[in-house]
Amino acid sequence: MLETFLEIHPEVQDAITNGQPIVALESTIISHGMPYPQNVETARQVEEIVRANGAIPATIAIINGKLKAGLSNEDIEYLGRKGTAVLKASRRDIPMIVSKGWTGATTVASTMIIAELAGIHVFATGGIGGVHREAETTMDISADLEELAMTNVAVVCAGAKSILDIGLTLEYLETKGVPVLGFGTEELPAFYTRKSGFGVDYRVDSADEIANILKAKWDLGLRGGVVIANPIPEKYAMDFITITRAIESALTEAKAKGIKGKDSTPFLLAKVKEITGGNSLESNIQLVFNNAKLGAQIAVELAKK
Ligand code: PSU
Ligand code: MN
Repeated sequence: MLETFLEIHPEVQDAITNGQPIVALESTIISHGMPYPQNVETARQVEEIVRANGAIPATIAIINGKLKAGLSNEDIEYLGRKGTAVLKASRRDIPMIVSKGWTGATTVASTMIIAELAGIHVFATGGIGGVHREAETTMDISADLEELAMTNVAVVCAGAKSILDIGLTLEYLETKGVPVLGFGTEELPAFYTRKSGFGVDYRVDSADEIANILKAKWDLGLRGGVVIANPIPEKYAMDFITITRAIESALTEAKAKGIKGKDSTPFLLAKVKEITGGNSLESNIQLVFNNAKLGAQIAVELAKK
């Protein structure tokens, strides 16, 4: 039954069968998160980094109605070239895209769903969605948070961007019972910067420690994900004031233009990039590399448990 919907790449299937480490990777970051051709180059390099650290990469998307765990180079090139013309597929979009045979790039939420269906429990990306600023009136809260509440996949990210209300995002995760771990830090990183002013739940210092936490959670039947917040490497971190100003001005423009719903996050990301020139793109790429490496290390440790 599941086979009619899910297509696992042979290399990924082999790794699943043999209990080898696998890292899931999302595709909205390719289509909506970065410009072409850097998006395609980054997606390929991320796969290489996962391999170099001992795991098999499984980039996830919906291609012609099939949920795919593991994409071909052509699939990645297609998603990258099409960019925001590709459907951004979150949980609610999956039934439509699948039944119509359409193609969609998967967000954190839908990548988690497909990863779990395939039997993959570690996922590396850049940033997660969260509670948006002014969510008390817009109710704009990413489906990523609900997914983290119910789907057994650990998500390695660089914390939460300040396009979001970081404090409310942490409150939401607490309510939903999602542990937020800081890798080598007590403070939640804010994507482009290593600091946010908000604490994590627990600091962790090794991939082995993280794998033990994941195993304990899931062996106990405590469903849901774990957020592993990995700070951007110091040398690629952005100046706090520069990035704060860029985000403020992106938020003002989004409000003036009435940008809402699923267009909000891609709009804000693109604006921040436009305002800060190439610097934020380079930071974004480097933090994804950093997360891919940690994701692979965690997958390697988890496979030994
Ligand atoms: N944050 C980023 N880069 C991204 C995204 C978020 O720094 O590319 C993408 C991810 O795919 C995430 C999605 O799951 O945006 C969240 O969108 P929304 O807020 O509409 O749920
Ligand atoms: Mn939203």
